[in-house]
Amino acid sequence: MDRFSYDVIVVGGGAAGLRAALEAAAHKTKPSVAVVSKVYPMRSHTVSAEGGTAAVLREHDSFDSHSFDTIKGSDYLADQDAVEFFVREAPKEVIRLDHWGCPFTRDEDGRLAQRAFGGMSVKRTVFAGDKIGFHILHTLLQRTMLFDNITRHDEWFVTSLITSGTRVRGLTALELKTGELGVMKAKAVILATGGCGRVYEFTTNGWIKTGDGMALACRAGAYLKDMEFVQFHPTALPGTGILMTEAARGEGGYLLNKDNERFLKRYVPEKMELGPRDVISRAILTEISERRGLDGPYGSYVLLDLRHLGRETIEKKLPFLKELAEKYAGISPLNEPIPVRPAQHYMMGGISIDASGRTVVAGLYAAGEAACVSINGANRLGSNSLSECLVFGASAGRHAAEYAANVGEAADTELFSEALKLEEKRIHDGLLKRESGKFRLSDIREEMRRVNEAGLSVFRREEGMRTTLAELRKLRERFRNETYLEDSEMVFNTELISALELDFMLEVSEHIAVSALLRRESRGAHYRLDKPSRDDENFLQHTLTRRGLEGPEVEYLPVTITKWKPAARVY
Ligand code: FUM
Repeated sequence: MDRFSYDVIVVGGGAAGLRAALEAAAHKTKPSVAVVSKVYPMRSHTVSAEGGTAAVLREHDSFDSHSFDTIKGSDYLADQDAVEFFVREAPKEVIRLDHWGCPFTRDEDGRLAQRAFGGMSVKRTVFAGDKIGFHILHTLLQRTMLFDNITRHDEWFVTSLITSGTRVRGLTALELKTGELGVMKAKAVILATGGCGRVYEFTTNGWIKTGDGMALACRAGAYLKDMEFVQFHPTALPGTGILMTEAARGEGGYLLNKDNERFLKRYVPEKMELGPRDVISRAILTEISERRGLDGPYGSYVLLDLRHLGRETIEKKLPFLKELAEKYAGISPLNEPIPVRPAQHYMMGGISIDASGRTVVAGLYAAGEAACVSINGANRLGSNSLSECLVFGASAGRHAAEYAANVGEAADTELFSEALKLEEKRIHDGLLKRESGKFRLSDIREEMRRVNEAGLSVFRREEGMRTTLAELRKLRERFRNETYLEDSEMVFNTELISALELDFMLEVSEHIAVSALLRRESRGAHYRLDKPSRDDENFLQHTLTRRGLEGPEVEYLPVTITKWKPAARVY
């Protein structure tokens, strides 16, 4: 069955995916473009972005300043040519969204308002209250409806990419409504499936962030880059992991320990609450381990105090945070400080691409959190990620459309029927029929999350990482040989989708573990208690991992330095 054929298929309906689809659809050749997403696009994780999107817009700012802040924030691992491209393109993207109707917050003079964010040296973050993700996503989705050459396949789960030689030819996908598998042919495919936060126990990420695109790319022969760099956001609600936006600190909020002390003066005295996330997350956990945290039903925490900001600022600038704290912690930030602790938030690593979104597989592109250009290096600055989705989503869309305009369609129908047969065998005849076995899916999934949290969290050690890797390998075998599914129906079988996601997550976790083990230094978010210093001589390089027979194989790639020589990272 090959029911569909497109010039460009975008996998993922979040900010990067929709921006890519819009740019591809606007190409002069008017290519046919499909957006294939496992959820309705407004449920993509972009919707939960809160604080804002960074861009140089005014006289008080400059491209060099945004570049330098990003590069220093990255602990000098970002590719500086990519960063320079990014900071120049970001303002164009923000202005474009403004013209498309995105309801950004404005100053009294009518200009786009900008707020402070961690690691940024000036107010640079454009915002829409504290619901930037919802408004950007809504604007982009509405915009796609103007294009009759964009087709959406909502609630289709992509199970594999089809390649011949080193070229992508399309994909197989499962329609949730029917459980049927189908082939979608494509001249170019863009993966914009977001990160993989759900490999961790405690995360701000939605359930859908399971590293699908990263694993798909790997299985098609692409590289992952810098997977050891996992960002932990300093302020999530204990228990749920719900994000308490950094915008709260951007607006002047304080972090306090149990003695009511603004403890960051000991860690980032110049920046205090506007220090970078890697440093602040470590500071919070140090306070907790030195018994200056507080204890609650969901473990230890510190306090985010907004009371001094006053009702007007909180209600105008942080209404969503107020609502979330009230609903999920039973706390009014007007009257009480909010309990917070670090939670996994973002992957700096991802599918290795260049600035045009290209991978090493011809016709295969990636963008957004699923990808690694790299502009974020070892630690991303808050509010750079939505801008990254827009800038590199557009770039991937443009280049994929250009590529598709210059290649022919695959004539080899056997390639597609074989690919479909293989997936039917793996999924319908394999996974769906696994009615006996020792382990339920959730046993493996919860254990995977526990071991990742134990060995690959904010503070790492050789021994812990080794244990995690060994456990992950055991879990992979258990998943393959000893797991059963309870639901063997075809229609809306969410257990089957969870099994496919778990398969992806186990693969991606191994890339994180192997990359982390081999980086024998501390840099940005990769902090090793047994190797606490940065080692530019040996590790000023990107980690590349590729699928091998026994697990990920590792190579290294030099970092591109243009103007900013690596220096000590002091705030
Ligand atoms: O805290 C926040 O609003 C998160 C922003 C980001 O990760 O860019």
